[in-house]
Amino acid sequence: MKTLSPLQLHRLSYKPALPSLLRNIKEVIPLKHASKKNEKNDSNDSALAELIPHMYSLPHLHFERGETQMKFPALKVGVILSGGQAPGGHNVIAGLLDALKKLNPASRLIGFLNGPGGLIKNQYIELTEKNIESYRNQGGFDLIGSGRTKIETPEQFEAAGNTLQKHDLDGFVIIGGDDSNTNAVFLAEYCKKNNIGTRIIGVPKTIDGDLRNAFIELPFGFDSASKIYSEIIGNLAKDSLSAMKYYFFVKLMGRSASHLTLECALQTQINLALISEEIAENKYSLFDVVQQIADLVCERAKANKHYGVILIPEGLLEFIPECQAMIKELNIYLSGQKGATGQLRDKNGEERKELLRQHLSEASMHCFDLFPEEIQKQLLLDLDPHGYIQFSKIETERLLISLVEKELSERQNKGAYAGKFSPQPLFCGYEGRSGLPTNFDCQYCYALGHLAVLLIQHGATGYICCITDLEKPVDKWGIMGVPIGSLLHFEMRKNKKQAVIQKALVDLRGAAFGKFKRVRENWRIQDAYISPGPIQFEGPPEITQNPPITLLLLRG
Ligand code: FBP
Repeated sequence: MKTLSPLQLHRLSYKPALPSLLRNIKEVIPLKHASKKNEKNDSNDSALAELIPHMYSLPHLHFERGETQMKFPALKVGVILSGGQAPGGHNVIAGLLDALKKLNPASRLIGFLNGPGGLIKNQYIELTEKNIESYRNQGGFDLIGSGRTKIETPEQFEAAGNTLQKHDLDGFVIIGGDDSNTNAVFLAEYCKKNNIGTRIIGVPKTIDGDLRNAFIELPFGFDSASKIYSEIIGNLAKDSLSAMKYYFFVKLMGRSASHLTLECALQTQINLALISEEIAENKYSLFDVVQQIADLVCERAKANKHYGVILIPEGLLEFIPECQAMIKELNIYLSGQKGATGQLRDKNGEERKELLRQHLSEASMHCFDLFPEEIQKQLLLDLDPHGYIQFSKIETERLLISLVEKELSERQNKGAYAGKFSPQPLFCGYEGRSGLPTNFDCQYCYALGHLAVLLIQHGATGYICCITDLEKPVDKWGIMGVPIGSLLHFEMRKNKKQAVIQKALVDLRGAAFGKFKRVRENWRIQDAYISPGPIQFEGPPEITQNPPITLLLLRG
């Protein structure tokens, strides 16, 4: 057994509850009267039909309780963790193993190491009760590791297919976000096309909260991460109120969507939370954003308040039109020319600008010039394997601080502002991804693991696990399988049109943002801060079983 803290040890004995339908997996059968309606994607039908002919128009799968069956064949299932960590991943694996053993004790679970790369290279360990026992209800992905390799070349598909065949796997589960689940449906298609019998199933994971749609209510990990961040933000707000001298600029993870920022704002009631989607809709410039923050500082200074807390979503820059255009041009240049990022990083500031001037438009160059040199360098880091700028490494919080400082000093010179501005930058990022999962995530993930086995057992492939009614007590959660092909659409990635699962952004017309919009004005000057405190594992349900506020609002 690994060395664990007293709390980690205590959490090992926590028994996640299951939705009533999954409690006896031996009696669950496909719904007899399920509609046979195809759930195919309306747009791009023909393009998708060509790309994934076996996967693009599968029906949704629903289940009901039937007679308990006694005999189930032993299954051999593989699993990977893919992409960024999210609290609860180990419980999906525990759920898989327990469900497999419930169906047939001779069933086996193989864990491939370090994400899709482990499948390609056939690096694996067998997962047994013994080696997963110290990972139950624990954070992190360290049992088998994770990775961001994208299975995309014919050689990679062939290698992945060979591994699946070598192990004679009945099922293979990809625990990941939008890109990993996109990988899942292409792998499912490859298997079908090549007569490989392995059924491929996806599980929705990402702290960013952006893998959701009409069926997937929330990816796992979001609840724990938002609570970990909210504890920190609540503490900072208390500090700010006590010392009355600091402005905390907190950047929050969520590379694209602002779900985490919105959730944390509702949980802590801080003075200002920028929501990227709103900034994009209003076409605010970087100048407008800086003005908004400076206005807040000035208004609060008039009330003799020289402190506060401001939340900044990680992906903000990509939603500010002129920055977006600059990032797009940079992407085209960086991904189009081999070694361009290295070349640029090696140059000094002036030489770098000279080189960029040859590739960027005047407007983008102007935008680039607004950034401090350190942040210019961060913008030039390599793209990740899925073609994203690495926003976690770009210090947007420091960028805003430096621009707001400049703006305030100009206002001071004009006599329009008198006050002290003492900013403190902070990034709430990696610490939220591997913490101990909340009871909600422990149970959600354990149920997802069971559902994945159920889907494999019923022969489904190219499906993502979907647990519904998450705002209700666990007992009443519903289950279904959603064809991943129905979630695909085309978008530009790495300068190519690609079929991917669309990231779900904050819905500005939705109930969660609507609520925030109604109350945020009161939080600007009044100090309405609340401290949610640390994650609670024991105690009354309102503090131990509480799902995210945004989920409750969106589910009415
Ligand atoms: P996933 O989409 O894979 O869940 O990862 C999301 C995330 O946590 C982002 O919020 C963050 O920008 C990114 O991962 C950081 O990636 P890396 O671990 O490669 O630094």
